[in-house]
Amino acid sequence: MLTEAQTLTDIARHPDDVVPESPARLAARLKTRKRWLLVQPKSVTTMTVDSGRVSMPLNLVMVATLAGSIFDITLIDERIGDQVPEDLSGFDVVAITSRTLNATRAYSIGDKALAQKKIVVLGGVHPTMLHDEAEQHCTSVVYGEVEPIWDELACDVLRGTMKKIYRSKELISMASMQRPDFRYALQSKNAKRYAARVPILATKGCPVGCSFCTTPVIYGKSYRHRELDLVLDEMRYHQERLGKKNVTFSFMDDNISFRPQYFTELLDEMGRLGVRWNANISMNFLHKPEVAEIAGRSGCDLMSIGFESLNPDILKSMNKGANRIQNYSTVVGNLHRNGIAIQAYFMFGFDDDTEKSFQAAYDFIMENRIEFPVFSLVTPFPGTPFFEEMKPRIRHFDWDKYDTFHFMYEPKKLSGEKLVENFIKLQKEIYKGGAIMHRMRGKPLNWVWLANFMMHRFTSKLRSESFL
Ligand code: B12
Ligand code: SF4
Repeated sequence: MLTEAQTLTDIARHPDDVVPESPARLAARLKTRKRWLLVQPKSVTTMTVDSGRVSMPLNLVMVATLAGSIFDITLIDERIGDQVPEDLSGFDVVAITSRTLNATRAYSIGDKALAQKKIVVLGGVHPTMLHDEAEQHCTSVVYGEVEPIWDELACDVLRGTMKKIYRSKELISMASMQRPDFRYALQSKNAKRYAARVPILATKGCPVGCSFCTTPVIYGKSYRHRELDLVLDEMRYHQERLGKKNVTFSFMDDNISFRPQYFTELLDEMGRLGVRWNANISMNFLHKPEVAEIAGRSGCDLMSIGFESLNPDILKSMNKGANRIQNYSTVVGNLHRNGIAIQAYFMFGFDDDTEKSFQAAYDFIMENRIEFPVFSLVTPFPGTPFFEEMKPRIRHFDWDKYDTFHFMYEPKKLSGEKLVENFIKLQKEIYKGGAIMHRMRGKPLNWVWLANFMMHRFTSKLRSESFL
């Protein structure tokens, strides 16, 4: 007797099928509507990014948008308090996204679903980087973006003929990206815990190639963009959906500014739409005052910039020589003159770091009145050149500790204890009431103030011992 899966396989590979059948046609012919549970796992980190108001998981929403046309979808986000049911009998497929920080949790959900004989699909940065490891906890790993392999994956799910890994030979144009349907995320009773800022994507990739970053590994040095009209249509759609003009968008792009012409056109158009926005941006373009001017006019209220270090040797060692320290203050001045706040990323723990690095960062931040400084310890994420280089010195391979607050190796000029002690002390100092007032006095009363109060609460509870 044939199993259901064999029968479906035979039907799907009908000899008359010259071109591969589309998932929609196959689903209609098989008269099947399988049920998917999509899961955004939580991590055990105490960091603010995984608590309080979190951003809607655009990656899973993208998967849901594709899958929703032929499958029934339930999206669960553990970060907002949704719970993965113990009994998964209501689902055929359990699909989980994972970064390194929540990989342990993602794997435990995968194991549970496998034990209940579900098809388990793992995707996201961590399973992509360590697919051999991820394969132990799922039926299939999706390497990189879902869009180029979607038809194959969907048909295999329908037929019950899963492969160990789905990996596209090449990157495809961003035109294949559908408008994300946020209803899948908003149906949760806990959806009020999502930040009000709407996640959006205009470009993908980054040509800089920092050695600690996974983006160059997954996407090479390619830089792709969506047609401007698609991005603007998406913005108009949200204005209509929310019934207001000044919707705030948060770009999930790695680095939004690499095509100057595209970038400035986008800014001009956003200015006309009357939206507000924030994005990750490279500082290279911002030392020219005119870019900051257009950005200010276009509704930008915050730019996230990787300053990383105030030591040029460190910048060079991580391949980020494009950051010119002599431009740092000019960039800050240009943005501030145009009413744009700065989320400034700084990293510590490089071999050349000393206790002086922390004082230098403190002085720079206070002198330049940076609104929203964010600090991390340099973390060799699996799959990056930096991970390979540091492997013999890495102290932990427990993914729960990859929250950029645990020290992963001892730098040459500082003991690990001193590194963490200074790292925590710096954050407490920067987010003391007086320091907040110094940095924020006279600035618009908006969510950046709120972020400072949250950081004050968060940093005052930090204890070095927790991160050793
Ligand atoms: C925007 C962003 C953020 C935002 C929003 C995060 C959020 N809630 O989504 C903010 C600023 C909050 C943030 C914070 C942090 N981030 Co971040 N972030 C990004 C960035 C630039 C884009 C992510 C994104 O949404 N892209 C758009 C979506 C549509 O694309 P995607 O995620 O690649 O998803 C596609 C595929 O991966 C696949 N896919 C993904 N999941 C699944 C699941 C299934 C089942 C399937 C089939 C497919 C699939 O299909 C999707 C559609 O094509 C990435 C870099 C990158 N390019 O990935 C870093 C990145 C994810 N962040 C990173 C880090 C380190 C952090 C922080 C720790 C930084 C810090 N010190 O504060 C925190 C931790 C946050 C957390 N709790 O995880 C690292 C993670 C490294 C790792 N190995 O885990 C990355 C990869 C950057 C890097 N330097 O390497 N981040
Ligand atoms: S500039 Fe940012 S996105 Fe680009 S490679 Fe460096 S860390 Fe990654």
